[in-house]
Amino acid sequence: MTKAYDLAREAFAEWGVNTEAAMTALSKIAISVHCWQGDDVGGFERKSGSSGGGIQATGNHPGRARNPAELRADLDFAYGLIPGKHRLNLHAFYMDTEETPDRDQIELRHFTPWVDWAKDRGIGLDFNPTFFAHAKADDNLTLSHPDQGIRDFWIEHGARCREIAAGIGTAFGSQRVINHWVPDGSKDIPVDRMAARERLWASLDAMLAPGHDRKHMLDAVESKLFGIGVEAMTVGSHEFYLGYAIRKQIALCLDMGHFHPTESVADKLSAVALSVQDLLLHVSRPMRWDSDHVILLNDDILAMAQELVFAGLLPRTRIGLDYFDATISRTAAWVIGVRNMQKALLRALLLPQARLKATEGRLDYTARLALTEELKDLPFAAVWAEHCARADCPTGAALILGLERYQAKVATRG
Ligand code: RNT
Ligand code: ZN
Repeated sequence: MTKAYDLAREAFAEWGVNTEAAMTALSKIAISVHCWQGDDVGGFERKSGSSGGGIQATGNHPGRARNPAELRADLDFAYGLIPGKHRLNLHAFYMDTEETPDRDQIELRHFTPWVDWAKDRGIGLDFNPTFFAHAKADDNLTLSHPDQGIRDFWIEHGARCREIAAGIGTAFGSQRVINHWVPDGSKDIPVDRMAARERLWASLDAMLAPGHDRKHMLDAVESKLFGIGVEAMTVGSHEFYLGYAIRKQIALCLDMGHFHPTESVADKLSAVALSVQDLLLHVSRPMRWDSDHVILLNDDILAMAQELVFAGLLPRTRIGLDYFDATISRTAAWVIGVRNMQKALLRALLLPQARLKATEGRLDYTARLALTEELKDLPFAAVWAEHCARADCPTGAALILGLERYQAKVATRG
């Protein structure tokens, strides 16, 4: 135990905050690390399609994982620098197989190396169907396509992904989240929004019809405001999926990049949580648009973490990350982003919650303001450093050196 931590523990204790309890609480929060930061959302399908869907990684930094083995090696490295046990969020087009199944033909066996790896490492897996980067998604229409044949293709893809996710859940004896996001929308102003939304609704109903044990799989649906190429309307808007999640009693995914830039996604948590039991977060950083920058320890993330802790939502919220930056080391992007999410959670866990809430309860806004501002001076960093040290994870210069060394190693990849 360092001197700095000892002093920090005392400083927090003066506010009635137990730093040991905060660290224990933090160590129980698993974050679902998104596989797609490692290769710029390219996927490993041998029979591959086109890009699109308003998802675009920009940059050409050396070191992109070119195959599943490289991606797993990069993930192993990244997890080693993140305190705690975490999850992996896998997309369907990251299949690891010599075969060339189309999206409507994939099966659990196409993911065997991922399952084996995750089991070996004790990493929980989450899953996502891939409704983009495919010739049948080139119009930015999948489950809401006017053509029944195309809709059926994507319904089959989604249904198979649910089977795969449930299969993985059974193999692990625990729950996976399967998140459904489709790019469907319209570049220019549509004249029949209702028909598109009715088709999406019906396709989702068909796709979600096969029953799977909730113990092994939890469906989530993810809305979006707009994307590149679908500026005028997104079929699966926030209102659409909020209603859908409530009706089907499934999880609602809130992606921090999928709202108007002035909207606070943290504010939405308590509002939707009153009607939706399970929440999934895609923690991200939009800049002017849904640009998916690496998350910083900024006000948005701090507010999000504080809401999760203060509203008691941690037990029913799955935290996943969703960003991709190809201009920097991809492993550094993972490590820095996940650690920032953890730092934000730790800060929230280190706040004198009852005392803060009491000021608001008696309408003493002066005391509330004085408190929130004074608390910012507490030695959070010393507690984080102690938390990392106990998990054998470096901080500061040692962390940076480790990240640089690994990047230098992978930079030689062609
Ligand atoms: C796209 C959504 C979606 C994807 C991933 C790859 O705007 O945010 O979650 O980023 O599924
Ligand atoms: Zn997302």
